[in-house]
Amino acid sequence: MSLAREEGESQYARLRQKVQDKSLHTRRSRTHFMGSLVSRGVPANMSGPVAEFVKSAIAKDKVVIFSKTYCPYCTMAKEPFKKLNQDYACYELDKRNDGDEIQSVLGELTGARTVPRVFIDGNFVGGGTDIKKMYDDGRLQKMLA
Ligand SMILES: N[C@@H](CCC(=O)N[C@@H](CS)C(=O)NCC(=O)O)C(=O)O
Repeated sequence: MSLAREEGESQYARLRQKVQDKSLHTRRSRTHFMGSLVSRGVPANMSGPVAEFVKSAIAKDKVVIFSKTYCPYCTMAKEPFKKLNQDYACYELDKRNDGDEIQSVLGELTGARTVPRVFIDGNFVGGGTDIKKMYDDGRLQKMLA
């Protein structure tokens, strides 16, 4: 093969890789869902240290809330526990470097990567509106008794 042709082909391969990387990145980080732009985040490594951290956090405390400081649904989820004087462990994902990966791990474990993700006795029990509903109809109090 001539040097010019070889150089041309490797330039083409580099360009093709660049386009693939870019479209992979775009597909991985954002997607349209019901008309709005929803973050998909980084892929979850379910056997890595972040997944281990999440699993041990869920096992360590009776009530565990994965939250973001500015999220109104997270405030909604915390409120009932405060009213019931129930302690909870809270991880504010927007304040952590590994927050996005934690969210992806939670997505794998619970089926959705929105916050809040609330766990009681090691089990996923819901998001903000779920917790409010459970408090309003008394199920939350029974679960904590
Ligand atoms: N129905 C959910 C709504 C939760 C929700 O929309 N949370 C927003 C933050 S306020 C979210 O997680 N957005 C995606 C993100 O932050 O990555 C609930 O009640 O928990």
